[in-house]
Amino acid sequence: MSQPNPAVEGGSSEKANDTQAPSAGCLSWLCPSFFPATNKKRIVFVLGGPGSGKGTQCAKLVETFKYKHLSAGDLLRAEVASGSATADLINGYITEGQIVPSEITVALLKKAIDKSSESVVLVDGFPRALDQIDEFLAIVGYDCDFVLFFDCNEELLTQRLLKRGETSGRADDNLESIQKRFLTFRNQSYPVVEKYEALGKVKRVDSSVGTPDEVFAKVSPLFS
Ligand code: UP5
Ligand code: MG
Repeated sequence: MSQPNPAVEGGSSEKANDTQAPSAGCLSWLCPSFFPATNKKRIVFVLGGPGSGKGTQCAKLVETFKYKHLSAGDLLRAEVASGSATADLINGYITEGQIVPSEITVALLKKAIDKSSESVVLVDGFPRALDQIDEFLAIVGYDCDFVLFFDCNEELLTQRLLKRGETSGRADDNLESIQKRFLTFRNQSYPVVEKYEALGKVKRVDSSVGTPDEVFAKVSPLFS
């Protein structure tokens, strides 16, 4: 991906438009296609099995390219930690390796995307099921630029997650939850990758070989 031109991507020209036609924003709910969403970001969905390196590689992309990183899982865990009205419900889904209802996750993502000043946003660990694509399109209003997919076998993922579980404190880094997460990934999340693959929008990286830096050497060129 080439670096976005701030004059085009949510930069000065869009802002100039906003100020010249304030009524368009007010009426956008009437006719969203005539009054397109303003402040549009370039979205990259970062997908892969549990422990495939999504978070690790996103951190490196942030360091290198100054993108915004939004982990759907982290947003949900923060919601649990906040003790909000949905905390117990969310925690139950996470521990069972199941997918939290889309409207909760998409609302958290939408809020965070709107708040971010960066024009490129890495959405890590979402969408995890086909219906979440529709929910995202309905609420956020536009699709991803492409999907970055990390491919890694379950045996290695299990080793990495159990190792991380020694210190992570995550409710789902135990063997029972890990196996449930794999099942959900195979049955519900992988179809998302297949759907975007059919659209020619998937960039696939083998994350089973090499150190995080060696994997990043394969990831980084996909963004330049
Ligand atoms: N590691 C990474 N790369 C390595 C390498 N090349 N060599 C050796 N070790 C490597 O990495 C995992 C571990 O592997 C780390 O210890 C790392 O150092 C090491 P990490 O980068 O953390 O992998 P990641 O893919 O981010 O793993 P994570 O566990 O976060 O993936 P999940 O997809 O399982 O977790 P997430 O946080 O996205 O979701 C958790 C739960 O939230 C879901 O199961 C679900 O219940 C819920 N959820 C939803 O319901 N909806 C959503 O939209 C999102 C989440
Ligand atoms: Mg993660």
